Parts: sequence; C-alpha cells; structure tokens
Amino acid sequence: MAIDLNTGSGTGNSKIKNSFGLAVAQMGPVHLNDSRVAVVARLLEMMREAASRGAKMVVFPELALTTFFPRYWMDDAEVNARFFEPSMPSAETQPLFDLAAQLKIGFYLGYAELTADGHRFNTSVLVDENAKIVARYRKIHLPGHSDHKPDAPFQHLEKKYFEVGNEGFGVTDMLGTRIGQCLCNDRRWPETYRVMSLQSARIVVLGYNTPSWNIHWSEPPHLRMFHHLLSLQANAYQNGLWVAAAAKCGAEDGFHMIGGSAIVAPTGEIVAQAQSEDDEVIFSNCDLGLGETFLQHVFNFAKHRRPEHYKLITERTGAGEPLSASALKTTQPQE
Ligand code: ING
Repeated sequence: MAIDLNTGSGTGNSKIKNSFGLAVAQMGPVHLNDSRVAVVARLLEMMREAASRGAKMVVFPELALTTFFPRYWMDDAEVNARFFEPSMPSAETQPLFDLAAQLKIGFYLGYAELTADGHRFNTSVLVDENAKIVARYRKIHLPGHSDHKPDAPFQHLEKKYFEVGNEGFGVTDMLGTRIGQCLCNDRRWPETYRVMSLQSARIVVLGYNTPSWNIHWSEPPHLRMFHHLLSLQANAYQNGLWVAAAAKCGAEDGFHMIGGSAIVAPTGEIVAQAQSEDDEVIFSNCDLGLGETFLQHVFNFAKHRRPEHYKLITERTGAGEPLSASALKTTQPQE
C-alpha cells in the first residue's frame, strides 16, 4: 500500500494535521550484575509512560539489555554467553513485545546479536504496533579497536566483538510513515542519513552509548555533548528528517557515558531533550509535513544535487591526493 509520506496517518492529539507521537526512552546505567529481567522491567515501565503520552513509537538505546561490555577485554566464549542475544525476542524480552502489542505501540531496540552460525553484530530492530519485527539493522560504523590496550582506563572493543553490518541503511514503511534506523557512531557520519533520506525516510531513530572520556586525547568533556547534538541537528536539517536519539548513560560500574537524549526537528531544532542521566522518557508530537518545506526548496535533492561531482565519496575510503583538473571535469548530464 502506497503511503503518502507527507500526510502520514499518525495519531497524536495535536492540531498538527499529520502529527506522529514519538517518544525516546533514555536509560540510566546498566551495571555488569544487572539481570536482563531487571532491565526489561525498566523498559516496560518507560514503554507504558511513552504510550500514556500518546506515543505511536518509543526509541530505546543501543545495547539496551546489558552494560556497555565493549569497555571490557573478555574472551569470546564469556562475552557471547553473557551479553549476546541468540534470539529476538527471547524469554526475557518477550514481555516487551507483549506489552507493545497490548498498547499498540511500535519500538526500536538495540542489542548484541549472535546469529545461528556464530556471527556477531551490534544490532537494532524496528517493531511495529502488532509487535512484529519489521526491520533489522546491523551497525556499520564500528568505532574503537580490536586489540587489548591494557594501559587504557577502559577499552572500546566494538571492532573485536562485532562484525561490520552487512545489511546496509534501509528504510521501512510502518506506523503510517517511513522510518530509518542506525546506531551510535553512525550518527556522526553524514552518509548514514543521506542514504536513508535518498530513500525518502521521514524519521531516523537511533540509540547510543557514548563514553564521556576520550582514551586517545584529553578532550574537554563539554565537546562530547556538543558533537553529539551537532551531529543530530546538522543531519536532521540537511536531510529534512526528524531524528530521535536514545542514550544509555550515567556511570555504569563507574564508567560514565553522556546523556542528552533528544528529538530533533527537520529545522535542526531540538524539540525535546532529556535533563537527567537516568531512565527518562521524552516526547514530541512530530509534524511529519515539516520536512517538506526543506525538501521542496533548499534541499530539493532532485533539483539541486549533482552526484556526478560526488564520486570520490563512494570511490575513496581514506583521504588521498588531489584530483587532476581533467579528473574533476565532468560532462554535463543530460537534463
Ligand atoms: N560510542 C561512541 C560514539 O560514537 C565515540 C564512540 C565517541 C566515537 C566519541 C568518537 C567520538 O558515540 C559508540 N558506541 O559508538
């Protein structure tokens, strides 16, 4: 069924003609010894709160079911057994799906995926209002390292514990609109959003776990929050998107991660932001037509983009030498 992306069928009790009630459920710390049952109980409570605010969808964080375990050097057998999900839903997460179906609310959930044939991904899923998993995303931009840095205050072993995602940046028609998803470090890369906005996404949702400390240089702490919000705001504006980002934050066994969960409008403005570093639900009635203004004019992709001049973006991985004048020249495309 074709969806008119600009009228949507969102509910939301607001005067906005095509409002979409969107909630972000920020999580406070999850400690090494916290059980999945205890964590899921927190998620259930926030899902109820989100539904009570009129949300059609609630966004949970990256790796929402466990502590941010890439900060620890562990052998694979232990890490697989303690932190990965061999199935979704599982016995512990089934209550989340049951409540979602009861409340008729969709959700995004980040978790560590262990496939039947032993592959490991940092994964998120989009679940519709009937608790059906309608999309899966496997994190593409993996930060950190794969080697053990014993002298560092903590590790960041996403390149050890996860493979690069192999299913691309897809978008999904659900809840009366078109939604894309990504994870944490992906939000810092403009390519992430552009690929999804070129597929006409109207909303991009994501979870993150962002350490406050930089183990590579003494980065002033305020820059973590600044760069996080800058990434969301710039890319929301430049792609005519609503962007919703859910942190898992606070000090997990003493290791601090930033909060700053936010909902950002296609204007680039922050319309809702978490104030705590604990479990907290933020909500906005999003006008799905708001992006139209930008996508019809300043960011009218079809009218203004010139991909014939952008080839380096997909041809080169790292920065290299300047292109020659002749290589820079292109033949004007047929109008
Ligand atoms: N965490 C961090 C993030 O991208 C990071 C890692 C922080 C990279 C700051 C660069 C700068 O938000 C995850 N999990 O990707």
